[in-house]
Amino acid sequence: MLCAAVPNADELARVLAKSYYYQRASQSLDPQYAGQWSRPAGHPDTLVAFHPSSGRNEGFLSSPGGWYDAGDYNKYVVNAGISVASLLMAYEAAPELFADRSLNIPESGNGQNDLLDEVKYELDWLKTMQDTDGGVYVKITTKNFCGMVMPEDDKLQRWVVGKTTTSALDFCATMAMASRVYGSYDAAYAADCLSRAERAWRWSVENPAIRYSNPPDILTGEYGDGQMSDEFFWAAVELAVATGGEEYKAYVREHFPQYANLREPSWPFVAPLGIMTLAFAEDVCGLQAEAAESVIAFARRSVAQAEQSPEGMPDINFNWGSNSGVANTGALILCAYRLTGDKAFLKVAEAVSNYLLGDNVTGYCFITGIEGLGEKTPVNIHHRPSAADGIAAPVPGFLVGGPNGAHNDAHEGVVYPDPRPAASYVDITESYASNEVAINWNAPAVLFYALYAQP
Ligand SMILES: [Ca+2]
Ligand SMILES: [Ca+2]
Repeated sequence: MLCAAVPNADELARVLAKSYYYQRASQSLDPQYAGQWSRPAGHPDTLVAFHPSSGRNEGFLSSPGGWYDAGDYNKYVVNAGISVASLLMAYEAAPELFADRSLNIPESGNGQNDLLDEVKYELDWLKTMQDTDGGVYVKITTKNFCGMVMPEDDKLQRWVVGKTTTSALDFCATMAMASRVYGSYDAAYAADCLSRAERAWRWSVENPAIRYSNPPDILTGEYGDGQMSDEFFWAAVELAVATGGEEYKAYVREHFPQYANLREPSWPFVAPLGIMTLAFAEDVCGLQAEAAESVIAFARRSVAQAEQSPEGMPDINFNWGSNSGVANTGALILCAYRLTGDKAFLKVAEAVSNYLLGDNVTGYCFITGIEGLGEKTPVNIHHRPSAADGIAAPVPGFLVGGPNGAHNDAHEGVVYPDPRPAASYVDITESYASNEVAINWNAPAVLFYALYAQP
């Protein structure tokens, strides 16, 4: 295999972070930042129609900006939440990696950290999704997915859809976290984030079990989740750290035990994000040692799994987006390394990196645009701009979903030549189940390599 050692983890962290710039809605990508992937602005989103599921029946919402979620052009609050959280953790882990001018984005040269600039592009959009009563809409979406066209060529009507407990709580946690991180960047901005977070919390307490499912005329990503207790926990943690409020601290202390046995975070299960914050942020809840022990115990289990594996890898669930699970696992292992200095953790993290960079059954380096790693590189990712721009090379810096033994797209004609779960990856545009990209898959990879660059 070609990647025995981790090459330039700091560069990988930045390449992965730069992918968010390429996902910007409502803004043209200029050649000086985007190179051959420059393109006109798509989706102004200044006149988004209210769908009845939003609780409103007429009028329009101005909701410009933010990142396209994945290979499609819609914008989903739930998935934005975990993505922003992982990126802000990457910033906190290694801020200097993303210093001003490090990412070559329009805000490079403004004197502020470029990763915080990029994440602010998403936070500014998220703020538009909060209703006047504190509740938060679910998504900005077309009724069905558009064809494989460039952003500026998708002219379908966009809708504000849904208003639920998980969208409010993920928004709440994200805004509370941002209020902590952006205090030195822009104090007034941070204060606004906090006031929005507290309004979303109050709305959620009054509306604790509103679950989202797609109305019959909406066929795009659902991100439905009937278990809201983990979202309450994460939001309470972030509000506790941001405010020191007794209500939040009591909530966190009461519910911590049910999440102490850690597994990796995912969009429907965000409690681990709260545990990670408890382990590293100011210890306002008196749970820092216990949270750290949760992270360390997770890493020890991963080491035990790796010792049983010929590849030296922790267990992988080869489900949809398996590479994000690998990246999240690697990030938690490196968090444990920070807490202990135990070299066994570093060794497993190296195996995780090698796996993502090509030392796996498929031979693919799973990050687009990386030269010289792995035997093969993804070219035909399920990503509308990459499919429609007429440029052979895909937009760089994306972690593809990766091997998926469930073959969720087989019913639409995608063929997996090698059906073993670990080999179930096909580099064709049609394979949304193994070859799509997504903001919540890239984010843990940014965090993993930020931690790896500065363990
Ligand atoms: Ca900057
Ligand atoms: Ca949940």
